[in-house]
Amino acid sequence: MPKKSAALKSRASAPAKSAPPAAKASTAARSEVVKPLAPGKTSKGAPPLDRAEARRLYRQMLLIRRFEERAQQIYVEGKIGGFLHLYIGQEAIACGIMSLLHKDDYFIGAYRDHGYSLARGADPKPLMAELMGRATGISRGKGGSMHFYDIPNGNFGGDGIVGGHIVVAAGMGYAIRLRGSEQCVVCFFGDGAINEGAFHEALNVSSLWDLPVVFVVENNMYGMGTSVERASAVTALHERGAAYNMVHLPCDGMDIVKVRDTFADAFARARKEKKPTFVEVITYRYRGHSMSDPGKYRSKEEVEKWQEKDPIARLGMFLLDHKFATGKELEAIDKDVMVEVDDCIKFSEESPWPPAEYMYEDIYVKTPTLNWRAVEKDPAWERSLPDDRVPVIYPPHVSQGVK
Ligand SMILES: Cc1ncc(C[n+]2csc(CCOP(=O)(O)OP(=O)(O)O)c2C)c(N)n1
Ligand SMILES: [Mg+2]
Repeated sequence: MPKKSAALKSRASAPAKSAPPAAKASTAARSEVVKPLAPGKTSKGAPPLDRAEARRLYRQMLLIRRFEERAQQIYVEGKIGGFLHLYIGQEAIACGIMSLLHKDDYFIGAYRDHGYSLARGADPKPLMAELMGRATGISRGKGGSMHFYDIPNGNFGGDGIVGGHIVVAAGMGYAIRLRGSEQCVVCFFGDGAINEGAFHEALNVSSLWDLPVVFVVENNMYGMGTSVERASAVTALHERGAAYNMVHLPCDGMDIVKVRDTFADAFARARKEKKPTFVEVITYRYRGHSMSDPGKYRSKEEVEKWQEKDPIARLGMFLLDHKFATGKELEAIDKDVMVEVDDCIKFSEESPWPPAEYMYEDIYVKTPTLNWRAVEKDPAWERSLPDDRVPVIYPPHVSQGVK
């Protein structure tokens, strides 16, 4: 068949073990297999939320909200430098998705990344310390708001280049394929990213090679101050998945139960069938794009309309309706969270600033190969990088156990 051309030939020349899966018989046959699922029809969804899990998720969503509200306050007081992008309003997405991930799964996101780490169960103290640029921060105070990383817990960080990390997610999925494990990758990005070339490259190769990646576009209606209608010829963003023969569907991002149902199916597809999924989660950010954005491109009424669908209040109603909690208990959870966030700020303020030496670390991967190549070219490298072969020992708080 003429279709089995260059790409296939080059794959055939790769070592058998590391070769991507065999190509599909034909595009037509594949389309039948990957027709979008009608949400709620063919899907099995997530196990129903029991009392303990619903309460845990309620607390976690509140933790993201209160953590960021306090971050906003101390930013204004000048205690946080650089950028600060708040996730407030979008909490159900991170919490719903992370509640379904396995310990060895991976995730990667953009700069609005506090919620992902908190939802993954990271200790909030090193996260606040990172915002405040302290040596005890999760990236040793060198990343700030946009760059929370925790590789041992599958967190491949926040990325400031719009769309840039989507291709990295495809690479992570490819690594899993080569390993043959049942892991999967979640890749979060905003509506502003889907007109970047990287999005298209990543979706194409993920579909073609059956990579276990779940792509999540958090459609919060704006990329900075530009509405989706003004930026995108296709406004039902999930439909972009059709161009790559990928299962694609929308999801209500203000309802954690719906988020869990949608993503349980997507993860099952990634783990068992090794197929990617593209989900458009409809949501809204309550705050401006970043702290410097007063949000004049939208009306107060529009913001209020979305706040009526608040995901935390909605889960609170779920808890009350199911008699999983009383109103008083919900209030107590909130108070407890606020105390925890205050402790984070105290911990950060008492933490040291990163020493000047940190500036020269974490720039190049420290491997003997890299060192010896450099030394071969210029022996002066050996003198200038005497510790190059010594592994960096991170302080114990940097890698936080998933709770
Ligand atoms: C390649 C690139 N282009 C432009 C920018 C500037 N920029 C930063 S955020 C942003 C908007 C992204 O919006 P969206 O993807 O919808 O994410 P959201 O902020 O809504 O979460 C832009 C254009 C950038 N960081 N990288
Ligand atoms: Mg957006």
